[in-house]
Amino acid sequence: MINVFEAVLRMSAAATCVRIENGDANGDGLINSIDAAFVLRYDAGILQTIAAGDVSTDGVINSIDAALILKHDAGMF
Ligand SMILES: [Ca+2]
Repeated sequence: MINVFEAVLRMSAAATCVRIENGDANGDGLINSIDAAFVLRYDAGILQTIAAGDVSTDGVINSIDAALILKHDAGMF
């Protein structure tokens, strides 16, 4: 059984070219609180893969990236 995130990744892999914005952790074309949740689940080891979550570009995907995504979603930057 696959989850929604794995299904999106499989659909993305089948496409010829998919552009994923940094912060769009689930690859659905939107950057919102759902992506922050994906980043936190990845950081906790619940998810094994993530589309694009290193928003701070420090080489790790963690709660700092989730916070930046939430600030973006809230229009703070
Ligand atoms: Ca998204």
